[in-house]
Amino acid sequence: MENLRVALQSKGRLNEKSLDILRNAGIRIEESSRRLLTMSENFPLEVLYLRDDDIPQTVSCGIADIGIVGLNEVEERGFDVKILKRLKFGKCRLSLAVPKTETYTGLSYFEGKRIATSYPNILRRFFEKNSINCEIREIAGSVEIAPSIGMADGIFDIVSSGGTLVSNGLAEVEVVMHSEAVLIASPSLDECKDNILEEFMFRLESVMLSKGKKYMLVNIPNDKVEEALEIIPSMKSPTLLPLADKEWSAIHAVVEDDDLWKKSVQLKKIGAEDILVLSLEKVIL
Ligand code: PRT
Ligand code: ZN
Repeated sequence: MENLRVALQSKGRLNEKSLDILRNAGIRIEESSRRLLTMSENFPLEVLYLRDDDIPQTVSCGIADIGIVGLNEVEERGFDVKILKRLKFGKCRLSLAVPKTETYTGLSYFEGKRIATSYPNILRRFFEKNSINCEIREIAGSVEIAPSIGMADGIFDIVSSGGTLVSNGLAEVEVVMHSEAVLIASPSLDECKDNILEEFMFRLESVMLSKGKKYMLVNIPNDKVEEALEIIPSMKSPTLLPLADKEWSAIHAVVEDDDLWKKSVQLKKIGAEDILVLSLEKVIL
């Protein structure tokens, strides 16, 4: 039987969360003996550890069948891969920044300027679309210091908190793209690998559906059940169970993390008691 080969970043920002995805999908990978290629113990999948820059090409040419990498790398490299899913981690943006002492006047500011970046293709496409001529200086790292050493007038780089820009005296002036980790696949997989991928995606969906959600148990007087159900409608319909005390019922529901406190207060107001909130591991639809 064939294995589905997944390319993951060997070390760096995406490594741990990529492995978490496999782990949460019940796929065990032995990490202590981490080699370039490691086979799962309980699922027909093997992990190929690479630098993130190499993942799009490796997947595109079929050396790996699928991969997890930043959308920024996929867009920059331009290889033919299918984007199967946005994975909601590794979020960042690719932005243009200029020295904070400059007065920014809009995109035309960049006409004739020199911009340092490790993402020349994305930037070139952006400027072409906006009919701006500027000189793109490709550098591999430490892009943020280019203006202060006189190598460029501005930079185009990854930003997340913005701290790096601030500490280098730069101001973010245009967001060109938003990025996050994505699951990519080879353009053509054989039937066997396609079946393994389908099973993997099914597990992945279940894991991702549970993200940002909690399981809530609430005791409520019977005459308030209708009102309570309006506050916590849950996924299809919440579970309603009788309690030993015949005047009371229990509602079990799935709620969004963000709504948890607001809904708890609303429930308390109509007489709910003993609200339990549990973590939700998987949602299998
Ligand atoms: O060794 P390898 O080539 O595999 O790793 P790498 O050094 O190229 O990549 P790595 O691990 O730094 O990042 C991998 C991916 O994480 C990127 O391609 C993005 O998709 C994503 N990501 C998310 C980030 C950031 N957030 C991020 N903040 N990648 C880089 N940064 C850097 C950025 O370059 C800048 O220097 O962090 C700095 C800015 O951070 P703030 O918080 O100060 O704004
Ligand atoms: Zn890299």
